[in-house]
Amino acid sequence: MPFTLPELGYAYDAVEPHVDARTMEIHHSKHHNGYTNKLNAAIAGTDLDGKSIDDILANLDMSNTAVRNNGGGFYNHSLFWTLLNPTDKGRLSGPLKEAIDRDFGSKEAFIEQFSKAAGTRFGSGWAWLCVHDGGKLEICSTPNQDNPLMPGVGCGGKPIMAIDVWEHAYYLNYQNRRPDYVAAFFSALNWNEVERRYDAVAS
Ligand code: MN3
Repeated sequence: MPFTLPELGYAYDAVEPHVDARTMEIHHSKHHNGYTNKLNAAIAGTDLDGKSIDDILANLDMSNTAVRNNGGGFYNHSLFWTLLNPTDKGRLSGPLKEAIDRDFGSKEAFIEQFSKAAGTRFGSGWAWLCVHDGGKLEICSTPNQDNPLMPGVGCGGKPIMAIDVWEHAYYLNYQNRRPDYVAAFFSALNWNEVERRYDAVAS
């Protein structure tokens, strides 16, 4: 079965004013759709066909740039949309709050460190919050569409939160003001989704 572009589960204008509707529409229907189609083309007829995206990325031959770029793009955006879901956003609480307080000192310190990772990623890429075995949290960032599941990217564990800092994610509304976009991401962030993902992998 080929991969399919996931539905957002909310309207393109539902994340306004933090992320504008036109950016959401282009980002999902053009960029993410393109990664999805190119991933399918890259794996068609190969032994990757039929494997899960997690399996493909975790065992990736990093010299396979078509699968690296488009498989990463498929996975990364599929995670990203769930984090912007404006329904039942919650607030930081529960075991994730305890882990953030333990590993970063406070919610505010976590946001500062994550924002710094997003702001200092040169060029295009992503910043991540990952969970290591035993529940320890780590912030890291990757270039392009690389992803913590891939081997040897210097960023490991299971990703539970991510921000896309490619210019296509913010340029229409924020132009070169990436820090303003990162702040808006935190205003839009669905903490309940991050908590759900943390609970699913930290045990
Ligand atoms: Mn993107």
